[in-house]
Amino acid sequence: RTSADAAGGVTVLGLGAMGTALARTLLAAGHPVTVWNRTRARAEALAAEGATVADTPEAATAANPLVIVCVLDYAAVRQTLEPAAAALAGRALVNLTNGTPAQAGETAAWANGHGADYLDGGIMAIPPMIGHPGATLLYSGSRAAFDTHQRTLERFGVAAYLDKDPGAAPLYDIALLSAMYGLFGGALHAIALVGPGEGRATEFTSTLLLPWLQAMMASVPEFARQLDTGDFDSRAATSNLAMQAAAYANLLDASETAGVDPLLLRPMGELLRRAAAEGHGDRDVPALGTLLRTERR
Ligand code: FVH
Repeated sequence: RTSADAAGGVTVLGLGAMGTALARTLLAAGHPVTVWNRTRARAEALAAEGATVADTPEAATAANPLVIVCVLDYAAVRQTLEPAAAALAGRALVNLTNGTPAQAGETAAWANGHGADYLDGGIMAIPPMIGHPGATLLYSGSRAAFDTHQRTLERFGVAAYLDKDPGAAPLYDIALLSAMYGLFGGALHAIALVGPGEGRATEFTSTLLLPWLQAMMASVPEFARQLDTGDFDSRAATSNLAMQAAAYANLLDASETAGVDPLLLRPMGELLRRAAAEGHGDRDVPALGTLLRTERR
């Protein structure tokens, strides 16, 4: 790792909630920051905090050796970067836009074709967390770009380099977001069942829901161990899947009766029924994981 970039100049393309948080964090750490945003007013707001506003993505890209892009999606990435392609040669391009591994691979090939070192990234944080404990950003792609700019990237939070395959960071990002949405969906369904209002949701959440989720979370490392080893020992099952499939029907029935749409719950019920039908009824929850992968790596 070099220290050459300790307070080096950085370009930030895209100043939505996240891009603004990234640029502010760099400014606060003393980096010269050049910004560009499709809607210029958002960039002007940062000028008051010391950023230099570029008129075009190309001018912004040409300004610094490290260029960070964080916009809505990869279509917006291309719309932003294509006019700047001529300025990319010799720069490190770090794309923190949410996307798929395939999109990351295509963008890496495109950026490399224009002479840039490409790093893809997944931000495991919301904007107020940037620059504070608890924020982790995943990176994959050019190891050289990561090593050169690691200290700058650490301004945002823990900087974890995963692999030279640019698709690795978006894959892990999407895996973590999948777990988050499962958790959020389950919590929202539970609160809807209790019937929010008059403080019921707040009381239910603090006294019962959070302790329950924390207790159940303790099972997840064992899921991972069994999936890693393939050791689904039925004799060790404490909550067999046939029993769970039978009980799960009550969740759907009671939700409908309570006027709560069970759309978030149905897929797990289908998986439990399938597991029982395919002979996994005497196994425990981790065996469900074997039914999810439609093709092996
Ligand atoms: N905010 C969050 O909680 C999450 C945390 C994890 C990472 N995500 C991803 O970060 C990307 C940016 O998200 P954001 O929160 O900054 O999003 P917005 O505040 O909605 O800002 C969107 C920016 O994208 C620009 N933009 C949209 N379309 C285009 C386009 N065709 N060409 C150029 N720029 C475009 C938009 O510009 P403007 O509307 O101000 O002109 C904003 O700068 C995202 O991938 C998250 O999934 C955030």
